[in-house]
Amino acid sequence: MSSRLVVVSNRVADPRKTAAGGLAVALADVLKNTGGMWFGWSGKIVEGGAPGEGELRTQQAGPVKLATVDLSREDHDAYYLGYSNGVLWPVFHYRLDLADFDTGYIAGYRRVNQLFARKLQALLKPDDIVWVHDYHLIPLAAELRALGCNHRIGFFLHIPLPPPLMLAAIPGHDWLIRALFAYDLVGFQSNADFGHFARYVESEAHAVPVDEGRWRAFGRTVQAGAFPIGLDVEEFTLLTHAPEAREMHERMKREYSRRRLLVGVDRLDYSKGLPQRLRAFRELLTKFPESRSTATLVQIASPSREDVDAYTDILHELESLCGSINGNFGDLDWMPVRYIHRTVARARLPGLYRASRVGLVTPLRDGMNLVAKEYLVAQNPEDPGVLVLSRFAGAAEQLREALLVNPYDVEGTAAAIQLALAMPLEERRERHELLMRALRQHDVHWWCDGFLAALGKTMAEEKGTPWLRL
Ligand code: ADQ
Repeated sequence: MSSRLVVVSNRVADPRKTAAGGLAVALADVLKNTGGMWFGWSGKIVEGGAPGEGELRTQQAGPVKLATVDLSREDHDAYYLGYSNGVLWPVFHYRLDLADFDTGYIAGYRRVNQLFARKLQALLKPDDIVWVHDYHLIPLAAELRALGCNHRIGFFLHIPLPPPLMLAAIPGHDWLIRALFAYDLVGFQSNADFGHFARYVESEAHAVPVDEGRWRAFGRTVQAGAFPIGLDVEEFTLLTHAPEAREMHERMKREYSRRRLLVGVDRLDYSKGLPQRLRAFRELLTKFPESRSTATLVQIASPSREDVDAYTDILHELESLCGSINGNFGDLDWMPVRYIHRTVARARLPGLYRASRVGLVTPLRDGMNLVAKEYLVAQNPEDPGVLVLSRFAGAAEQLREALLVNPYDVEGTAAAIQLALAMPLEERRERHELLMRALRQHDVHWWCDGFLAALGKTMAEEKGTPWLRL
């Protein structure tokens, strides 16, 4: 590709350092190969700073230019805590009950997108291709276009898109979706999300279909599609066989030699279905006495967005559930649940996954869920564990050979866990092989190349439409 790639996301990671998550690793990888620019918030909050203002800093990290902007306290609270994580995150995860529709948030959200657009535009070269990521930045292209920017711009939503009527509960939803028409390509994690978008634009925005996955509305045409994000299978395999993961694997095997391990690894978030998972585990211990004193659940829940109220509630609920399960079922030499409220270093995760007979990935709603994919890649193909996966994770569209469950159905989930624990070796191998085939075929490079190729094919649009009014 001769054009420079410019990636924009809320947070920016230094490609020279070990990144925490799959996505940061993947994006850093693409940028390293193409020598592009990564633009986003610096993570710094300026107390008493002027709203809509923030210092821009650039630095060269190998072939990648990192450009970051600071945010004032007021902007951070409205854009990040308020609109992004208090409105869009809950509603997009089907949790209208947790949304806080404070009218001040949307103005702050827009102000920061305008700030980013101004700072970014000054750095853009004529042939740059811009790839914007996630719900924090939905109106960014519209703000760039309002400044006269005619670049090819793509958007990828990492979280789910809810059905039209749920989306329509957001005051200003029409403004949000209109903003998506400023992009040349809009990508979703799953066919379900893409279907919701298609239904919304036709029923609520009266967009006219012009071609497969292509609609015209608000004087522009947008292309949309499902681009399920994959894992860097090669990188994660290497990580699995590296000393840190091996050491972790051996330690877990030694420590739990008489137990059968179940593992859950999540950010502590209400979308991840953690209380439901613990209730299903409690049900397993109640219904299937053979699991008592053997099945041990290791649940890692890394701290996340602790300044948002709903997160403190879930933290307390989890602590109380773990306490009561351990109190009621535990024994002097057996603690049924090991709950760890901490982040585990990425290098050690594969060792933990590999030592676990069952991987529990049971979100109530999830865009994709990369933990499900990481769990599978880390398994020993000769003696693999079993993935119990929520049908409401985007990953369930691809990983059909996992044991799919409805996480709201505590009894059904417990029965599936029991099935996983008892599954014969041959069936485990067969399922794992088929799942790995899908993961290798649709890895992160396939995702990236597919999205950028589709963006490259979109047709040039009319120039400078002045078209976003809040
Ligand atoms: P997240 O909600 O953050 O991401 P997920 O895909 O599950 O969720 O995890 C991302 C990364 O974080 C994984 O690489 C995982 O290993 C790591 N991680 C999670 N919990 C951890 C823990 N306790 N300790 C250490 N590492 C941990 C959003 C969407 C997802 C989508 C991704 C990528 O919500 O649905 O899959 O973006 O598009």
